[in-house]
Amino acid sequence: MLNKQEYLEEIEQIIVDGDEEEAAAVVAEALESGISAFDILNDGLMTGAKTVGRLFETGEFFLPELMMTGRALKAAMSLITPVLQSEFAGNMADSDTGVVVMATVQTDIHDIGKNIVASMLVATGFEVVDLGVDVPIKSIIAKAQEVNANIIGCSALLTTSMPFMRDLVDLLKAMGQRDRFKVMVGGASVTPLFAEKIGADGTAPNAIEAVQLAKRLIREQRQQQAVGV
Ligand code: B12
Repeated sequence: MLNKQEYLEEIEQIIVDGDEEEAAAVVAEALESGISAFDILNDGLMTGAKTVGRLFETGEFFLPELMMTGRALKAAMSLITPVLQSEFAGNMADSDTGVVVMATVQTDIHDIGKNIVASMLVATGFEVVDLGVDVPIKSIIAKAQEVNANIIGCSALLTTSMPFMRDLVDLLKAMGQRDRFKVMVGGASVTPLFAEKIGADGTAPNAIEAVQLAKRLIREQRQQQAVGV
């Protein structure tokens, strides 16, 4: 049996190799050996995804490798998501919940990160309406109005898709609806500075912090409603 560091390095390498079957097998073994799903996500899977991203940028990897990595990530996620949910749901389930409309914004089809954020929100008591990928900002806003959402959660991994998050905030303002919804944004290239610059209410680098952020936004919203802001 490997030690924790060896497991995380092995998982990172499997994600780089894009080996779907190995990803499922080794992640299952690592979970059984007691390594937390959170560490596997952050220090194995996401680290591997970043390495693949770098190799793609430097021209060593091409689209087929990205696709294989995507499949390996999905196989791993299907195992770690339920464990992550049970690791955190108990601690984080309280009354600070609400309705979240989630989507990957238009022109972007990356959904692995969004899906895990959505799953963790559900596990901690939120109602999530997941609109999927490549969703026009007008459709996101229309759905948020229809279901009377508390929070709009946007994901984007392509830097060319990130400006649509700004457009969403701007459109909400133009519609006189900015105060009605909290807006959280995320994805590998989204930074706190970017979130602030576009006028979003916050961002988070991973699914656990995304849940903490959503809970904080719900509390803020309640306080603002209580004082009539
Ligand atoms: C797998 C992958 C793919 C798969 C995606 C499969 C899928 N179903 O999602 C496929 C093969 C389809 C793909 C396609 C492309 N990809 Co791609 N892809 C990746 C890769 C390697 C991993 C992404 C991933 O799943 N990471 C793992 C998850 C768990 O992490 P995450 O998404 O960051 O999510 C976490 C946090 O960010 C956060 N989070 C996520 N969303 C949200 C939302 C909210 C509200 C909050 C609070 C938090 C939050 O929590 C999540 C969980 O902890 C990245 C590399 C990278 N650095 O990420 C490139 C990458 C994103 N891809 C890239 C590119 C260029 C492409 C293509 C354009 C390639 C091409 N020539 O066709 C296409 C784009 C297609 C499109 N229109 O969208 C570039 C983008 C570069 C850029 N500057 O924009 C990257 C960065 C690679 C690189 N370095 O060049 N890709």
